[in-house]
Amino acid sequence: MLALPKPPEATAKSREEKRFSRADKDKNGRIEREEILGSRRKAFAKLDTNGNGTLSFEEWAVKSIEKFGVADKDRSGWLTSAEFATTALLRRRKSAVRVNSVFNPTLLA
Ligand SMILES: [Ca+2]
Ligand SMILES: [Ca+2]
Repeated sequence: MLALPKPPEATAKSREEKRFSRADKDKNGRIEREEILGSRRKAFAKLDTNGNGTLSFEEWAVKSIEKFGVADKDRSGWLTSAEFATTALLRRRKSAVRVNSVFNPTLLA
């Protein structure tokens, strides 16, 4: 019988080598703490809009605050049922387009 190579093992190894190489940003052959934390720091810095090194509730919840502000059309500080419905409409519209393009492409023509 032929001694066949074991592609799955080799693939798994080279995949892990690539993963290591990607994480080893300065290519010194070891993964330092900052090489692991770098992407987390970037994500944190993006939220820390005033750059003071801490996240206020407003900085941390910015997406939800923006969503509320957009929905509160009359700037009353609260949402009517009609205003609140607009926060769900976006999602429904997206899935409606997806359903139409999959099941009835003529609707998009
Ligand atoms: Ca390194
Ligand atoms: Ca801050």
